[in-house]
Amino acid sequence: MTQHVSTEPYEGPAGGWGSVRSVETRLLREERIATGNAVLLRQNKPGGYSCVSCSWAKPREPHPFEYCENGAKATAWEITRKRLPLEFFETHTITELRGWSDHDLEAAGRLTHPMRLDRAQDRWVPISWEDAFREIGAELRGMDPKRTVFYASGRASLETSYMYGLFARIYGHNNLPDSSNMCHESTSVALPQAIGAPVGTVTLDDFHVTGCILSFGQNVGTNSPRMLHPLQEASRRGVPVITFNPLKERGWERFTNPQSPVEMLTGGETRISSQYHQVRAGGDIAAIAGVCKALIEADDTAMAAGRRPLLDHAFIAQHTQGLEAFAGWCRSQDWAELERWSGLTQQAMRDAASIYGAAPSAMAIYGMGLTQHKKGVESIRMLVNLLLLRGNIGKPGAGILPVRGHSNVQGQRTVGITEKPSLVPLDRLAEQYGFEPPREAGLNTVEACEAILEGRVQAFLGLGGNFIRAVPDTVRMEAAWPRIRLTVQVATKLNRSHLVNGEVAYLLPCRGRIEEDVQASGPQFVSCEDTMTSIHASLGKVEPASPDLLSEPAIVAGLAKATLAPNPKLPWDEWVADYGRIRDAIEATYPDMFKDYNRRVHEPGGFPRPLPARKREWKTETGKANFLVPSGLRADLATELDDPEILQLVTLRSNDQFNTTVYGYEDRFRGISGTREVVLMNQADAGRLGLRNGDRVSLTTAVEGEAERRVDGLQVVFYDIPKGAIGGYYPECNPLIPLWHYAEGSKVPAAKAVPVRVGRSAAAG
Ligand SMILES: Nc1nc2c(c(=O)[nH]1)N[C@H]1C(S)=C(S)[C@@H](COP(=O)(O)OP(=O)(O)OC[C@H]3O[C@@H](n4cnc5c(=O)[nH]c(N)nc54)[C@H](O)[C@@H]3O)O[C@H]1N2
Ligand SMILES: Nc1nc2c(c(=O)[nH]1)N[C@H]1C(S)=C(S)[C@@H](COP(=O)(O)OP(=O)(O)OC[C@H]3O[C@@H](n4cnc5c(=O)[nH]c(N)nc54)[C@H](O)[C@@H]3O)O[C@H]1N2
Ligand SMILES: [Mo]
Repeated sequence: MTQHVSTEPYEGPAGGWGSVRSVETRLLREERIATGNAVLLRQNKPGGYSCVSCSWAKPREPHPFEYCENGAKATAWEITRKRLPLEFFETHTITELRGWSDHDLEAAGRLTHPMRLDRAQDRWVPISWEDAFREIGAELRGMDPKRTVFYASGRASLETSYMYGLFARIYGHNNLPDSSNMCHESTSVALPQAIGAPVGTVTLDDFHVTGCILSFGQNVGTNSPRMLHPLQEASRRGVPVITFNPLKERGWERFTNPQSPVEMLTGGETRISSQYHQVRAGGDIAAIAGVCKALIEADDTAMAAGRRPLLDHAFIAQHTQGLEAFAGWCRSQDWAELERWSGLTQQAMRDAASIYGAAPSAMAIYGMGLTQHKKGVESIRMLVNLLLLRGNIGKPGAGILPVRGHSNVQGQRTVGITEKPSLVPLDRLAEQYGFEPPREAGLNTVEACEAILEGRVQAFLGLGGNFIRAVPDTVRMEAAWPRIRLTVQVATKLNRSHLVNGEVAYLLPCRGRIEEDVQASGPQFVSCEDTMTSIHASLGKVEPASPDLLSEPAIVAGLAKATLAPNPKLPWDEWVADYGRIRDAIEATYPDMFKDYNRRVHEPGGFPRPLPARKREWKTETGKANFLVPSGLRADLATELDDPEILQLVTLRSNDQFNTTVYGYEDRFRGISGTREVVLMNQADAGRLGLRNGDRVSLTTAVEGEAERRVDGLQVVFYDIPKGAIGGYYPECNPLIPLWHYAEGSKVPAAKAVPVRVGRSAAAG
């Protein structure tokens, strides 16, 4: 697609008229202008459906329009009137479609019919559901279950996810990687060690009473825009908001609420952040260390002078372990080193400390800017250290808030989609269903990729997502993929993962969450868990894209029945006939978490999962919340401070995409339009490398002794980004990320700091 390319800085706020225009353009493009607005009124409301975009919480008392620009785009994208009829696949070969962009593939419309790969013709050809299930079941029955992988992207409901995990375990493996392995797995590793909970502790109510908000590496205006409402409200109350982000992300700067007529007409905007610190990419451990050092030393001074202390010593004594070692480590840090690795001045770190130190309560919000680094796990533990110093966990207005990605990614983990058997009540499953569950650890995403590269995987099932495009080292992965015997993808729209196939391949189209789902017992709803651990119902009402689609629970049941030996304890058909029965089964497996599930799921705002850390009960090995000393100040490998030729590539999402789904080429808040083939660069770095704005460059991964990893033809855009870092878009830059470049402890690909060299482009331009 040829587009007008422009890279002028954007002067407006997040939200505002730009956001309204964007929603209407999108509904128009998907030919849904009349019905679209009516559908959107049911988004994130009791009795309505949960947005298919992000996992932000649904308030008990929703706003009249409880949706945002990007949620509306996601809805328009799913309920589009565009279809991929079977004729489409008669006229387009797979080889031809591989030349299409991510945007064009998905924009072509909804998948409408189950298909099987015809290798000789190089096409997808129709197949009946019965035949598809029978053939896939026969293949799987002939394989070693341990050599198969069942991937899940985080959108499928709790009901579907429970069935999928059960299917894998009864078949015989724990190879259940999830998009979470590329996302907040660093959280799931760090938080249990620190506070004995795998998820965040903040609730929406905390926003109303908090005294201070800290934010690290999360792009609210694009990725969780509904969070701007509580942020705006807090900011108006005078709550300080301190942001650490290498990029000046507009959502953290200022916001005009598109749902407020007064603001829209008067051009009123709310300033969100009161301090904005452009930390180095990977500089957070050093930055937080500086803030902690300032706080601890001020506390030392106050205590010595008999003044009011800055640390919450009563909380620390009663609830934590390890302060002495941590405080000693902080005191011993040298300001020059902290400045060097954080990229911030001592004064900036002191400023943050003095505001934080004066606040009666504080919460810390974070996203991929922390999790996707070599030391992502340590970065998160460091943030917990900062909170613990002032007792900021387990009291109103305080807590840790990882902002999860996919709308049910957290819930999938809750009901058993995990490669870690220790997180699943295997004994209870064994009893409930009369089988011997596999006890050894399964493969996570990176390990699944390694196994595929080594030719050890015989089958790959994808429950949603776009695995081959989302993972690191995409060029190497695509080359290895055809060695897999069987690949099965369950999807709503065509993407690259459907064009790089195993020897035998199936593409199974499903209904989306916004669509009506009528089964034998009547219309069904499903449920999801949001980022604040609330579980709520989601009822779809839009007519399904095609009569030949099945629901996700029906597809999982179809695959399971065709693969597993009959077992009267596994009523797959009854489950599909009435999803309430699946919820009963979930409640039987997780009685504490899902008590009275079928009733409570309708509570406005959802029902919360019990979380001991919220009550200051610490399910850690020490029985306390743990201060944990980091191994050093750097979150990453080689940087330009080691070698001036090496820059840190931060892979970013634009405001016009949902992960690998590219809605369009308009990254409005960053002022980049018409192209995604860019590299955002500090002018000083460009000058040093002899580059001008608009020059074409290539990036190569700065790793010696391995085959070259290269992305070519990117346009240099001068940008307000710290020296030493450059920005590029995900997934276009994924060929540059070595598979082994991941966070220690969680194996989340370190996509926010890939060491690269910049060269002149081989492509014309
Ligand atoms: N519209 C839309 N919504 C989405 C998604 C989407 O693609 N589109 N994706 C969903 C998913 S799955 C997820 S996981 C979330 C992702 O949402 P985010 O967690 O916001 O992830 P990213 O967009 O990757 O942006 C990470 C932010 O971290 C900053 N950053 C990079 N490196 C560093 C660093 O070293 N330190 C600090 N402090 N900051 C850094 C970047 O500048 C950027 O602002 O959003 C979800 N919601
Ligand atoms: N370089 C780099 N790489 C990254 C990241 C990064 O920041 N930088 N982020 C990582 C993160 S946080 C994540 S979560 C992963 C995302 O990885 P994935 O979750 O695997 O990818 P998505 O792009 O979200 O998947 C999009 C596809 O999902 C399918 N789909 C949409 N709705 C439905 C549905 O209702 N049911 C089914 N069955 N299918 C549906 C559509 O076919 C669509 O094409 O990528 C990771 N990769
Ligand atoms: Mo994610």
